[in-house]
This record gives sequence, C-alpha cells and structure tokens, in this order.
Amino acid sequence: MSVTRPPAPSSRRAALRTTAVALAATIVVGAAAVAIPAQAASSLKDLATAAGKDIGFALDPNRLSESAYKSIADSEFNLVVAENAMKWDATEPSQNSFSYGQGDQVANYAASTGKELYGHTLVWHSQMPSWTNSLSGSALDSAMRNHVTNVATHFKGKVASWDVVNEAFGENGERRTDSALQQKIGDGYIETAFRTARAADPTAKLCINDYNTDAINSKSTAIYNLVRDFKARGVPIDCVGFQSHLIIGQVPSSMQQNLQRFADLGVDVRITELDIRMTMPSDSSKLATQAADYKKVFQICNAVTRCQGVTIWGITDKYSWVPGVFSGQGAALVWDDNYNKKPAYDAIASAFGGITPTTPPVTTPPVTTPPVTTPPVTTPPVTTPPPSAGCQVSYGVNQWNTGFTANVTVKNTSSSALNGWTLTFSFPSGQSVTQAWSSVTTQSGSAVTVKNAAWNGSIPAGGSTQFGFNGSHSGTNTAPSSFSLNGTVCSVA
Ligand code: 9MR
Repeated sequence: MSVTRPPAPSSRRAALRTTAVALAATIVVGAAAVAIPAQAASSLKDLATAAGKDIGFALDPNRLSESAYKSIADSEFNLVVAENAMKWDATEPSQNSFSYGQGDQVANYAASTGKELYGHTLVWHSQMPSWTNSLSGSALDSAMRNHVTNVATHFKGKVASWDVVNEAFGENGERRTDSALQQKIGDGYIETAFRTARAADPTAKLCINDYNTDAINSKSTAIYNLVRDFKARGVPIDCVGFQSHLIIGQVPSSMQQNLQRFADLGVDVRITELDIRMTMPSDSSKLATQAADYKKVFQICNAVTRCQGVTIWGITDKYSWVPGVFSGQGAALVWDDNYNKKPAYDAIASAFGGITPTTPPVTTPPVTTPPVTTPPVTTPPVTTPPPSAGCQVSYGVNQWNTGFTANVTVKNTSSSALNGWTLTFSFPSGQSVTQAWSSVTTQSGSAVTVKNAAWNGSIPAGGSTQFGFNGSHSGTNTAPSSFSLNGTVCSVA
C-alpha cells in the first residue's frame, strides 16, 4: 500500500536550499544568499530552517519527561537522531527478534514535532548484540543483511537518511581491525550493507559516518577513496557524516576544504555528532574558545552548499557521553548541567546572522496641547541636526592552506537610512578575491571595492547587511584593518 505523506521537513528545507526568496533579511550561506523570513527568528531552529540547513540533536527518549530537556528539544532543533535507540543491540537483542520500542519513541517524537528523523546506525562494530559473537563469517554476513533489511524496512518513510555503516576505518586509513564485521566478512561488508539498505528503503539517503575525519588526513582520505569507488561502480551512497567530536581550540583548519572535496564527488555532507570538550573545570576563557569553535563549525557547514546541517550530540552537559569516556574532560555541549545556555548558543546563532529581537511596540506619548500664552513666545528658528554618519564592520574568516572564505557584516550606525552603499578596504597581505556573493566586488591591486547587490542596497538606521567572498592567500591572511562605507571610516567589530 502506498501512503501519500506531506513533504518531509528535510525536503522542505531542501527546497529552501535551492529557492532563495527576497524577504526581510538575508544571510550568507556559502556562495548563495538565503533569505530569512520576515518574522523574527527566536531560536536556533528558526535560524537554521531559514538558512535551509538542518540543526539536529541526539535524543535519549527517556529524558523527554524532564521539562527543560523537552522544551529545548522541541524549540531549538529541526532534526533528531537516536543517541542509542536504533543501534543493533537495541533493535535486535536476540537473533531475528526485533524490538523497536525506544526507536519508535524517537520516530514518534520526530513526527509529532515536525522534525526530520536521522537514522543511526544500521551497521557498527560496536554495540553489536552478544549473540553475534559466536557467528561464523557467512552467518554474520546473513545476520547483517537480515538486520539491515528489517530495521530499514521498519523505519521506511520515517527515516530521511541512515548512517548505514559507522566507524569502519582506522586512524591510518586502514580498515578497522578490531571489528568482527571486518575480520569475519572482510572488506565487502560495507558494500553489502549499502546495497541491502537501498533495496529495503529506496528513498532514504545512505551515509557512511566516522570520527577523526573532519580534517584532510589519512582516515578521511580512505573514506574519500571509498566514496569515489562506490560512485564509479554504481554502489549506492548519498552522503558522508563527519562526527566532529572535537577539543576546544582544535577545529581543523582544513575542515571546510575536506567537506568540499567530498561534496565535489557528488555526495551530501553533514556534521553528525558535534561536541567540543575541554579539560574540567570549565572557565569563562575556555567557554569563549568553545563558543568560537562552535561558530566556526556552523560557518563551515554554511559555506559548503552540500552540507545539510549540523547535529549536536546531546543537549545538556549533564548527559553527555564525554566525561564517562575521557576522564577529566567535559562541558562539551551547548547547555550546561542546569540547562543554562552557554556562550556557544549565541555563537551558533551568530553564525546564521543572530537571533532577531522582536521589535518592542512603539508607544506614542499622549499629545498635550500647551496653553496659549500671551504675549506669544518667540520661537527660535528650528534647526534640524545633520544626520550622524557611522558604520561598523565585522570581518569573519574561515581559512585553510591557501584559501579562505570571508563573511562580512556591515552595520549602519548612523541616524539615517543608506540607499546604496560602497565599502572599500585594502588587503594587507596580497590576498585576492576569487568569488563574491550578495555584492558586486572588484579588486585593483590590494584595493577592494564592494558595492551593494540590487536587493541589499537599503540599510535602515541601525540595520545591517551581509556579503561574503572566497579568496586566495599565500600563507598569510591578515585581515584588513580599516573599512570605509560611502567614504566614512567605520569602526571594526
Ligand atoms: O553517546 C553514545 C553513548 O550513550 C553510548 O554509550 C556509546 C556507546 O558506544 O555511544 C555513544 O554515541 C557514539 C555514537 O553512537 C557513534 N560515534 C561516537 C559516539 C560517542 O561515543
């Protein structure tokens, strides 16, 4: 029986990814301008949705009875993934006897809150049920196919994308040796898992997922080669997940370039399990570094058109897996033990252009008519003060070996609206612009002239607009120190 369903949240966002409509404000996502709807954004979910990106979290359905957990889950995310509930040990505790209680809770939660459901994970050497231990190679191969077929069929139409195979590679790019799947079935198990998943659910996107693959390194290159091989031979694969279990101050400089090289193979990419840990105890300086790192990761995903979004591996530090595995480390998530927002929250918002404050209602003071006095008061001539001139520029950069992406916000701090603007600055270290968006940008020597695009020329008093560009540098990428807007020198944020 075929059931007609409304488009999944994911496909609505996919449509937004490709259809930029001119509305109230605009933020820059990679080489495309994406419109934020006119209504105020009041959550990370609003901001990401407007940008056509997923923002997800790993859910433990047992925690939904906690009101603070549920309220953040409900309001801040448009995608949900089961932290543990859809793994092999949870879904098939005895051979060929399937148990979907917790997995269904996650799926029902996604459906009832309108969130995209991400499936994690069909095949993983870890958290395999103990009954698989005694199987021979061919028996394990059949058990794996049976598992993939049953689980993917059960969640068909509900799960938008699956981590089909998780953590198959070692740090040097070799196949992981401490995997029963690898040892007993051999290299072919990954291909078998993908083909079996496609047969069971032809509409779900099929991803391979791993950790320590965020940078360009031996491990990510091994997965890159596997994807390239699968694409060349017609083995189904649609996406690659980068877990991004990171340490503060260590967002890899090649991360954007790495995601982009996978995207260029013709697959979607996604940050699947983001958390950024620190040595405990936390302090304001570590939290500030963490905030900047969260922002960087979201900016990187925003700058790669095929990056579907970012999933954070939990909500509150209280339930994060980190302290249990990395002794003395923790505070890796966006909400603290008491569900207070950490600085990372605003930093993520700012990667999307920031939360729009709702405009307070304009209160008009009552008009009081002064009594007429005789003799009439001589009125001094009315002089209108000249409008103040002013602007502020913030220049944010993500860079790698010899390339960079700059996202620039121009704020009109004067008391009058600007209708048409030109921003000028000089590159201090020989950089050149290779591609710009949301602007008409030209360069002559080190001098760069940026004029508004047709649709973002008006900046109201106190308002701002953004544009961006990709550029190249020769190893040093010093930010411009001075910017002028319509001839007026701006302050630098
Ligand atoms: O967060 C998960 C934790 O609750 C489980 O105990 C653990 C079991 O291995 O798995 C954790 O999630 C992992 C994810 O499934 C795969 N990538 C690494 C994650 C953190 O270990």
